[in-house]
Amino acid sequence: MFRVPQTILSSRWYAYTALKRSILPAVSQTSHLSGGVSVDSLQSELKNFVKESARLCNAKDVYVCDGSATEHNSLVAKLISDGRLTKLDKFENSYLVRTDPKDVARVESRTFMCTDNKSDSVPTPADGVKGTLGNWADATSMRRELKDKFTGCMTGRTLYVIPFSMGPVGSPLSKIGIQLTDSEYVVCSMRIMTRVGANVLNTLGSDSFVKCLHSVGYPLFGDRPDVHWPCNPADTVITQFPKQREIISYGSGYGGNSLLGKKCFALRIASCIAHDEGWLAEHMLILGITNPQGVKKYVAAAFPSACGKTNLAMMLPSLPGWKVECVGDDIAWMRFDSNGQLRAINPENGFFGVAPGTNMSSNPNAMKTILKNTIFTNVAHTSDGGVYWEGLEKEVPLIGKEVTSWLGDPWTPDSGKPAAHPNSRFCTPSSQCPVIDPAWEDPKGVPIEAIIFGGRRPDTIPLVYESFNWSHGVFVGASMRSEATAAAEHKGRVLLHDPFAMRPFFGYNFGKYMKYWHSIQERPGLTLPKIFHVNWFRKDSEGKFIWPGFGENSRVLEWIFKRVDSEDIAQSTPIGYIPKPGSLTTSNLPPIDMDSLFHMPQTELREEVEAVRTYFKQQVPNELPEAIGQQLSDFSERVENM
Ligand code: GTP
Ligand code: SPV
Ligand code: MN
Repeated sequence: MFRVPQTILSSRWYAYTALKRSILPAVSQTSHLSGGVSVDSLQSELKNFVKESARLCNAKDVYVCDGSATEHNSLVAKLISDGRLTKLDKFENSYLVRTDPKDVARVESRTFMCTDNKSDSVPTPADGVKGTLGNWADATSMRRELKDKFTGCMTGRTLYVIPFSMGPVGSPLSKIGIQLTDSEYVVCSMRIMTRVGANVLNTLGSDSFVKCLHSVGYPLFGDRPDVHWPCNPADTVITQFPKQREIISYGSGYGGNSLLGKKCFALRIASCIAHDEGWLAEHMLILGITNPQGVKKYVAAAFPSACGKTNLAMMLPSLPGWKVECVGDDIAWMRFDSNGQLRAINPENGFFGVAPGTNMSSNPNAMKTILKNTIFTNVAHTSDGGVYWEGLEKEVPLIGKEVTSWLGDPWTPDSGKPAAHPNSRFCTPSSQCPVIDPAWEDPKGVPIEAIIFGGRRPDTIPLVYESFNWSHGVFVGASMRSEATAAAEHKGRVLLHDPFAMRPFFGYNFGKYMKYWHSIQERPGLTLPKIFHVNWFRKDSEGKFIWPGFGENSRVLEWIFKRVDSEDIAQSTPIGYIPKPGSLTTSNLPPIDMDSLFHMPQTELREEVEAVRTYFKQQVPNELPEAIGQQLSDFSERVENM
């Protein structure tokens, strides 16, 4: 029997043939949606970007999003009729999506900074050591590879053009991006996470923009049937070209891999722009905290993925009279103003928050935010049109309901498997948060008085400490470590070094990044924020968290607040200043062994010093700034003399 060679069946072969035969798609408005902006009205650089991409990808048609509710509704209707979205009757205008089980998190191993010189993007590790501070690819070869991947990759699909603003539209601190994608799910999610709309195009004028090209990598050539969640895990790459301010992502429809305004733009590309322009783009939440006397301060906090930013950003303080308001839960763009005050904006418009663990006692404000206009991904759902995940056991009674797991299977508490994927998420508008800060869209940004680093540390690292000064604070950020979480593909409970919570998000060489952070103190006339470190995750001998966390973290914020006002409530230890006995409010707490939260035996601190020393030696042998090396020696000396 004659067999068709496998290559002939492949999408790329089909696409190449189509290209060779010049069967090129017309760049026309798609017919399945009403509304939109005409391609011909776009400014020339954008029109070229759209036309060239549509041709390369062999898109069936092109649709330029106007960001309207009508447009959103027709996309949702299409996703529902295609069986990709389930309407959740218990919520208003909210939906559930289940992805392919192979496409559930960021893929760090397939994420690349693409430049001509490797050392622009990543430090050179010691001989024989694999670098862990980002992946580099040669820009020219990666372009070639991407051209191959993208040729024909949107065959049979619509190419959507999403004009979006990171930051309030028109603010001098905001930046515009244009994302092209073949995923309706991405269009709907981007409309929540960023400011999308025709007004962005007006603001753009003839200026340049960050070019973002995304495809799920599943072309519908010939009579190939579509699948529930098209993706291409074997071929996935997420690439950033900082010099060209360009992002190209292929093969994944999930989270930070596909919502390109988030990590790719607002951290990886923006950190490069920030370095060039003298500001900072960081993986930090921003919150405002008001004391019982009505005095308000803003702080920014960097914790690695799935380590508590969303929870802290909108926490309900357990301490009477205190108030926390949320500016942002994931990313901060910060710059010093002409008075030397650090000011921050949240470039995002929504929260893409971890669902498991979220409930009315841990995060009531998130629970209230997600009641409408929310897209849930990979959570479980109940037969009465609600959602379910680990952590909702006490709040969502399951009697009389059937539960369907994130995999689409019937689920019961005895199933022995999680109902929701550990990295399942809600995508919801920030404006709906009951404690959204009145200044959250202030184009000037909010004044930052403290920076907090933190991570998941089962031992050694105390509940809170303050750095001795700016240089020491930069060392504290650089030497951060945290247990791996489900936010990326890492498996198991391993302690990873995650400097500044930016390891997967650095846009440029970490050596240069440390130097840049360190040099900030040399600028004249600045009021430098104080730098702290927190750890909510210390465990007892039975493996249980010692600290109750969540709203009780307000006790730590209170101490930080007072330290910003230079109250005499700190004592020196080898690691930094910790609260003087009695200075951390513990009234009304369940019995807790507070001493164990601050217990720092010399042996454990020695191990910490050695771990950081080895890390620097292996990962940044040549590019460690001298001042940071000095900080490490000083730390080591303090530990030896304790
Ligand atoms: P990304 O969105 O991935 O950047 O994560 P994030 O840093 O915003 O983390 P998030 O606030 O979503 O928290 C992740 C997980 O940590 C959730 O399951 C939370 O329930 C849990 N968590 C957050 N804060 C605390 C805390 O104070 N104590 C404990 N034990 N767990 C916490
Ligand atoms: C993170 O992983 O830090 C996130 C989720 O905030 S994602 O958008 O997938 O990057
Ligand atoms: Mn994050």
